[in-house]
Amino acid sequence: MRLRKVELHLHHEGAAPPSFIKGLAKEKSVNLNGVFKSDGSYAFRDFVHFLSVYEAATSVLKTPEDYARLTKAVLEESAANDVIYSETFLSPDFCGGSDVGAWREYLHAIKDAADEAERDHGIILRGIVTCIRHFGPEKAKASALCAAETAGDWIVGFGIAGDEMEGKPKDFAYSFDMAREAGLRLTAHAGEWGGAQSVRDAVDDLKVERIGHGVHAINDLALVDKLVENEITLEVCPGSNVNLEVYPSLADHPIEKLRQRGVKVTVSTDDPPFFHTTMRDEYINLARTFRWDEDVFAELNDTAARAAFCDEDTRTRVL
Ligand code: ES4
Ligand code: ZN
Repeated sequence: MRLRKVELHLHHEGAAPPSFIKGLAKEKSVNLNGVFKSDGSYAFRDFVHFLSVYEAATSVLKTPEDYARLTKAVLEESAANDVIYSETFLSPDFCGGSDVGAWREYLHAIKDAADEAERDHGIILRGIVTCIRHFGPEKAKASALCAAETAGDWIVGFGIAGDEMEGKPKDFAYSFDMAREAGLRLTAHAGEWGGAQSVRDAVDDLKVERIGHGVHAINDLALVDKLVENEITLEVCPGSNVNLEVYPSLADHPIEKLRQRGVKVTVSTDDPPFFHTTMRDEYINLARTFRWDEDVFAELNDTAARAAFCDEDTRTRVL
């Protein structure tokens, strides 16, 4: 499907093609035993194992220059999938270890590469600074500080990723408050592994306006109504959910039910090469499974553009 697409939920490192990571590992003589299957794709058994393989694979990304090369590769692939605007999750924990000076250098390198991709392919990138739930609330505060220091035209949001079954949203409220006060917009991964209560807690305790995944909200219809009422947008990643066996198949996935009930749903890839997906694949599979036509996809992209954390001038270019 050659429709123009807006993607709101993409992990910057998680979009790295295996060939890119292998190339860097070779250059740096890093041993990545156990990271790849014999067919060359990423190897993981379940979500917690995925997180550890993700960390091992991305440990070869050591310098701002590595992130500049990654950014170029990622945005070329997104543009080839007709993505015109993308928000990616970036974590100080992976980029300089929460040192604000180092973090700024990574961001400069990424921004330069993104500007080049915008000139060459017309794709717009904005960044969401992300803390990692299983690294705990103290590291999250350091990430929020990095986020607050670099909030602006292109660092537009703050979020939380990582293992949803560790800790509670409330533990991270201080960091989210700091980010909000710095003018950043807020999103949180919730309701992917946790149930509806996990989504409720993220909305109530972190006061986010978007939820990453959020699909288990479907198990609590009062919560679904609340999402509709408060116009909270879900960053749904159907291919990721099926690959990680959150649902046995796309036909069992609640995205259509959520949409029918009036929830603002959008579609993203999460960590596309890990989950063997692309934005084009997502659209093709949704069209086949739920008989979605161009009008549904146009509405989906309109929802995504309106929920994007960019400024209004940028939004006008995307709508
Ligand atoms: C994630 Cl920390 C992290 N990285 C990539 N994808 C993720 N999904 C949830 N947490
Ligand atoms: Zn994610």
